[in-house]
Amino acid sequence: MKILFLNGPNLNLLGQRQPEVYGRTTLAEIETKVRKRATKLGATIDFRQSNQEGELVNWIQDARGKFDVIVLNAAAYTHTSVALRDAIAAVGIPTVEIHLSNVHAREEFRHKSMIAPVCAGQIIGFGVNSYLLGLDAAVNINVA
Ligand code: CA2
Repeated sequence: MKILFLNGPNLNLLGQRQPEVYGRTTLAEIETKVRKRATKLGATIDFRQSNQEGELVNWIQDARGKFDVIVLNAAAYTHTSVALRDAIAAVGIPTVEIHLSNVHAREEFRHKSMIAPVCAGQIIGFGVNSYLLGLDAAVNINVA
């Protein structure tokens, strides 16, 4: 199984800024953890980050025929992006929405996800483990 991990804006700053909110683990360290578990599970992953909405849209479009599942932390674009929502709906690749923080315990504007209705499900609030749980969800997406 091939799984595409996509990370949205500012997640490249993980571990370097606001550790009280997002923890001390860097995105590179998260990638390493995800890769190790993916190998154990027999899955192949691609792990990317972009600060640009259009690049994320392009990656989602290009995933058609190349990846079985997308695991997406769209960061702030979660709450604003009709473009990401339309791209996910258009490609028809099952997508798992993930977040490090519990967005429902934070500001009101983070309670709304534009992408949730077109995603298979959400994993929210488990810190770095949201990525590992997202991987597990992806690997099992077709298991009844
Ligand atoms: O909890 C999450 O994973 C979020 O997707 C993180 C986004 C936020 O806008 C979403 O509401 C929830 C923010 C990512 C920014 O990451 C930073 C990391 C370090 C320092 C500053 C920002």
